[in-house]
Amino acid sequence: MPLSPQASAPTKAYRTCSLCEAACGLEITVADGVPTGVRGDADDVLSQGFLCPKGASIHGLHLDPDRIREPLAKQPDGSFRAVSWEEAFALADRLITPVIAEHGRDAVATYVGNPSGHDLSAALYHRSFHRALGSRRLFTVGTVDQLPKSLSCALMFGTSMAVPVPDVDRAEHVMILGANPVISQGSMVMAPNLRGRLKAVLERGGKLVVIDPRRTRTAQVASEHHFIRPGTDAFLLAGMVHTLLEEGLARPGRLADHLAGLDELAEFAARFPPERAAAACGVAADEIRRLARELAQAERAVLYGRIGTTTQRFGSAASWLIDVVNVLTGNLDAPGGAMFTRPVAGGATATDAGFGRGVEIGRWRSAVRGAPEVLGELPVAVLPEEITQGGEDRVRALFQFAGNPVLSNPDGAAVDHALGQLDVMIAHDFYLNETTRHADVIFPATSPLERSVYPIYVYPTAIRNVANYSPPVLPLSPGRPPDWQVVLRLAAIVRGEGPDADPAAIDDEIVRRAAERATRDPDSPLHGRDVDAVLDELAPRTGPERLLDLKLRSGPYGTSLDALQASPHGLDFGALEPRIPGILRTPSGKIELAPPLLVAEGERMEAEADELAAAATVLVGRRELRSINSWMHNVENLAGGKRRCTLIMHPTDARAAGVGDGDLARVASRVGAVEIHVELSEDIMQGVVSAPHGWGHEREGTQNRVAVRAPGVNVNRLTDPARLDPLSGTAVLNGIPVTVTPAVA
Ligand SMILES: Nc1nc2c(c(=O)[nH]1)N[C@H]1C(S)=C(S)[C@@H](COP(=O)(O)OP(=O)(O)OC[C@H]3O[C@@H](n4cnc5c(=O)[nH]c(N)nc54)[C@H](O)[C@@H]3O)O[C@H]1N2
Ligand SMILES: Nc1nc2c(c(=O)[nH]1)N[C@H]1C(S)=C(S)[C@@H](COP(=O)(O)OP(=O)(O)OC[C@H]3O[C@@H](n4cnc5c(=O)[nH]c(N)nc54)[C@H](O)[C@@H]3O)O[C@H]1N2
Ligand code: SF4
Ligand SMILES: [Mo]
Repeated sequence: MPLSPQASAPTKAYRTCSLCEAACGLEITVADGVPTGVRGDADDVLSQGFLCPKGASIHGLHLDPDRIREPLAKQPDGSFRAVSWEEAFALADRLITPVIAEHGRDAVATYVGNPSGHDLSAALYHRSFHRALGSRRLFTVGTVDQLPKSLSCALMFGTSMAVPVPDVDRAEHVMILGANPVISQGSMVMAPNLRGRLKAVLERGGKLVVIDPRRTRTAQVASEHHFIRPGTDAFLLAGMVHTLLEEGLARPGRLADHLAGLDELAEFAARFPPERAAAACGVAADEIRRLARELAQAERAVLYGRIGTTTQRFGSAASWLIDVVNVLTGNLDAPGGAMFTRPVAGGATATDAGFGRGVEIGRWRSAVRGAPEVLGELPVAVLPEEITQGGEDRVRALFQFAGNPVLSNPDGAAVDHALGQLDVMIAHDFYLNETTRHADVIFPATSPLERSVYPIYVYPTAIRNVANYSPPVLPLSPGRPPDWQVVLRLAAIVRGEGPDADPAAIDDEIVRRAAERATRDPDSPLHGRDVDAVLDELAPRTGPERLLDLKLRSGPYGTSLDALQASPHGLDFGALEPRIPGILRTPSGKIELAPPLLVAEGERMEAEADELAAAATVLVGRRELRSINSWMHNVENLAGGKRRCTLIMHPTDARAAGVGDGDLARVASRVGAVEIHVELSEDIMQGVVSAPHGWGHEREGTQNRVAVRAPGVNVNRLTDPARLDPLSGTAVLNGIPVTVTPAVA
């Protein structure tokens, strides 16, 4: 068939996948302005051609007819009407300005969800938005995710950004707690094809140990797997620390001069001999000793923990003890151990200050239960009560950026109800879903192919010092503002400048402030330069590109956006190198091995050990290859197939509960109940059941025609907002006491 005269040859674009933390390089084929296919970019600096089914379907997200492309305004009858951008901003101004005027800035809250962490505009401008809002009510997905780790790192190393990364490519012994990277592709570590990298450890004669209440896909490739009772990792780790100290195996090596708190740590560990730890966690005492000895004896070993160790009862303590074990075994800050990245775009950990101010927590509290602020935010678990029970101090309005708290936060039914009680809700998202249906105005985010990508939040945990910038694959349709302009126009509105303020003027202010900081910083390559001259060099770029260029130029390698644009597969600035003491930001200039707040958790561990052991059945979470949290469920390519939202249960437990494979079971907790299909498996520990979160798309008033067909329930109807890791305010999502009975048909 002859080609039509307009048809042009397909072109290829290279870009970093923004769906998860692996940040793989993609090669996207575009024909006549339409993305037609995705492959792994074989030349990508880190992923070298690897990709997963989600990345391979990223164009399906772009093409999804249900994705919102125009602003939507809620009608009196609850339905939505498409409106112009000008109308949408005018409406947002009309709704929000009186709330601020009458009730003050704290009456307005912000919720920032996970995809913000993968988006350059969000990373660079959300902070400006929240500063402009001037409210103490900031809620982020961190308190259903990594905040315990951020906090333990802040207390030990002085900044929440100093998160040690498993240097898997050089390790010969890797121990993983509460993570399933074969499916999740790794988190708080950017290591595309982590499965391949872990297999390479085994192929070079090394060892992989997995500790998880379920024999996961990662456990299946491991040399060794141990079941653990959910919520008890801190006990296991305390028992390991006890062993290392008691048997004289603690050899911190060159870190010895940089440690504070060894005596206090020893006092803490003395309370948890392996026998005591074993009684709580279910791993035998001899095994605990052996796990500790093997880590100490291996030449290059690393302990890594993720969501199963953070979103649980002792999340902060477990996160702390993981790094304590890495220190004591001589593996922190050593090749093949747990190392620190030196991010190309600078940031809190780029320079070698060697000391700092550390962190302070509890600077303010939530209105209803008095939950303390941690690292600038309040626990998402308190958001519903802050809306419905805060009286005069209640949250009356909410800005929601890229989050789906109805499906992702504890007690989803309460979240759903509370969002319905708000006076005003403004959303920035590209779906009309369980959460955004509550909004008065929805501003559509651009599709992932219509924007540039530089995963600035992910790079600080990359396993090499790499950088890759991708320009938009496709242009925005005429008249559509890019995301950064939407965020800054909302910032202008909350600053009281009205709906028509020029976002470019705010952007100029932001970049000038950033340039002033960079020219004042003695460690910056721009130190001492004239601010106006620096700004001239950044022209004519604006928006995220200009800010990124500034960060690259003032960053530790003094590179530039031009240099990155000339290298579409990315640039590699080398393997991770030892950073201690330079990376430390503690007032003492030492690694704090025994921060008092964390040591005090020992008492709570002792007090709650019996209660932990008493629960007959507890629920844990899991992830699945074709999902990303609550979304990507509306992409046709990824939908269908075997039922995915099931309750995995041990056959012995199922028999006792009177349910069989494929049966519908009723699962109930203190806060709610769901009916879910049972999937029998010998690969789960007895007394534990597992179900994925992010499902249950059947609500009215949404517009996700593919997702609603997928059977599933919102397991967060079972998670309990009263249960937090109290130090970090992070919700306990793993280890929820439940009962399982046959569903009444
Ligand atoms: N029970 C249980 N609950 C959990 C977890 C668990 O393991 N168990 N895991 C928790 C974890 S780790 C996380 S990260 C959270 C996730 O929690 P959230 O971040 O609250 O929710 P997501 O499901 O990621 O929803 C993301 C939303 O952003 C929209 N979106 C996607 N991309 C963009 C974009 O580029 N811009 C904008 N503006 N919007 C976008 C999507 O349409 C969707 O509405 O869930 C948590 N909840
Ligand atoms: N395909 C896919 N990839 C994803 C996501 C997704 O939804 N789908 N989500 C992304 C996000 S936002 C994140 S944060 C990451 C998370 O990445 P991971 O941390 O790797 O997440 P999971 O696969 O949920 O693995 C958590 C494991 O912890 C176990 N576990 C539960 N409770 C405990 C406990 O008390 N102790 C121990 N030791 N283990 C426990 C669970 O059985 C489970 O196997 O994944 C990211 N990648
Ligand atoms: S592993 Fe993550 S970054 Fe890589 S293609 Fe899949 S979703 Fe994208
Ligand atoms: Mo997450």
